[in-house]
Amino acid sequence: MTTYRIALAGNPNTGKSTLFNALTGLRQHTGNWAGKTVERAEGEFTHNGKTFRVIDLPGTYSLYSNSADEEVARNYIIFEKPDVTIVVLDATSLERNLNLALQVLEMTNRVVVCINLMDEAAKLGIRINLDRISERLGVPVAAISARSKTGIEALLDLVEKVASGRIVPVPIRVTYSEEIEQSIQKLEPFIRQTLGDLFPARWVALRLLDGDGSLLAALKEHAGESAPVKEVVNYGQTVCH
Ligand SMILES: Nc1nc2c(ncn2[C@@H]2O[C@H](COP(=O)(O)OP(=O)(O)OP(=O)(O)O)[C@@H](O)[C@H]2O)c(=O)[nH]1
Ligand SMILES: [Mg+2]
Repeated sequence: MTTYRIALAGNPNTGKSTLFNALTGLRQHTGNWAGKTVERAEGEFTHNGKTFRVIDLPGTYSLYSNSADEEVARNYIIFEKPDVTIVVLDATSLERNLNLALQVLEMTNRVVVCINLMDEAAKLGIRINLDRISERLGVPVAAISARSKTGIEALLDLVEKVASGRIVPVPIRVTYSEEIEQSIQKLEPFIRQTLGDLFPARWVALRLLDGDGSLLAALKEHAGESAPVKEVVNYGQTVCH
């Protein structure tokens, strides 16, 4: 029987661990990420007769290389390629939270956006048009209150559909300045030719343009003897300075 792998990503304090606990109950264990002092929580649950293994990623404001937390979250999404990444957002500060959602959407299309703390939003009189957000982002959106375990079933139905390929999200693409878009256009074909669909080419191009040395190091470590990855890393080092 297949076990789907799910990651929970999101800004700090958006209720990821509350959701994680609601999903897994006692079927969880914690430890540290290899080589890091960042806590790693992993657990299991079933839904509609399917088994899901879920990782509670550290809360981060971005997925670049600013901290060990960000590297852990980024590396998991890029290298471990979960079947679905649930991006947990705080309903009371959606605008700020959506920044991370957009970053995840550049890394993978297998995303479900989960708007949590709906109870708090209701108290503040905030109303959220879920259909519109889903339409604009190009991915399914569910609304929950993790603390009171409201909305979890509907969330899991969407997660299962994305995991099984019955829903194939088509995320919006952020368009950058003319100059950046031109540089991406130059880099992307090389990355795609070299890496195939091992990693999202546009995202790798953006990271190279960003001079993200830590990503290059992670790619190198991950690649082992992979010649194509080494080629991109070498190329990247000439672009990044
Ligand atoms: N009112 C309300 N509070 C919630 C809800 N979900 C989580 N919380 C509270 O929000 C706080 C943060 O929740 P956590 O689950 O620790 O958040 P987190 O995203 O894991 O935080 P980090 O691990 O620091 O990134 C806790 O006090 C939770 O009880 C919810 O649906 N409604
Ligand atoms: Mg947490």
